[in-house]
Amino acid sequence: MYKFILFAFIALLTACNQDSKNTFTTNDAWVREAPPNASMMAGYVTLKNNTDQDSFITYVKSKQFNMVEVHRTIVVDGVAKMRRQDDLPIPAGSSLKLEPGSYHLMLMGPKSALKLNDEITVTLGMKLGDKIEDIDIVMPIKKQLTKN
Ligand SMILES: [Cu+2]
Repeated sequence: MYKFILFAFIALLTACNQDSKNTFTTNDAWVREAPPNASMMAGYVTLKNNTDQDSFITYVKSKQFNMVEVHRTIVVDGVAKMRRQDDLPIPAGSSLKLEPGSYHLMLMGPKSALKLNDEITVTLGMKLGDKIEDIDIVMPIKKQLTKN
């Protein structure tokens, strides 16, 4: 009996993992190292929407920062500016790359000093139809993106 319960529990865990894997996949998550007193940091990640529905990033939050927004860097008359992106879409079956010079997570107001190799956990609220699914992403602080 005990063995059966254990087996059922493992099967359930496996089913849960597969479910979240089927909805969104995240890759290459990192936060760019900033000076110790920096009031803002930029985070990058590649998000894949594995569903057949369009998805939208409705909110971003992190317990380690006062506020997080999705931004896009654009160049206007030769000057780089940042614009907040509300409900940024990730179309069905598509990937969205947040990377330097383009889309990024703007992490504002760190609640404690953060340094190289620290990990930041960010929660993305992904809208799918009339539901919102929270995706947690662990983002290490690095000097640059390094592939393992
Ligand atoms: Cu920004």
